[in-house]
Amino acid sequence: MEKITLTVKGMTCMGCVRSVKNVLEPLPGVGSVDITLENGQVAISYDTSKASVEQFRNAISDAGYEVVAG
Ligand SMILES: [Cu+2]
Repeated sequence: MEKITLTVKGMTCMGCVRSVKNVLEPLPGVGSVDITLENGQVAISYDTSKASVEQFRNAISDAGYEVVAG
């Protein structure tokens, strides 16, 4: 398992946190998703042979949020 942290803009409440969690967790190879609302940090542990950062970025922006770093 590899761990990365993305900075996501646009999450304003726990509902947003849940939405982002809900699009990331079902992706194949994703182990865990930990989100800190205050600073927009989205920490993902994942299997690099099954998932990629590109997929995470796409899933997050499809959900209506912006990945600004990571
Ligand atoms: Cu919200």
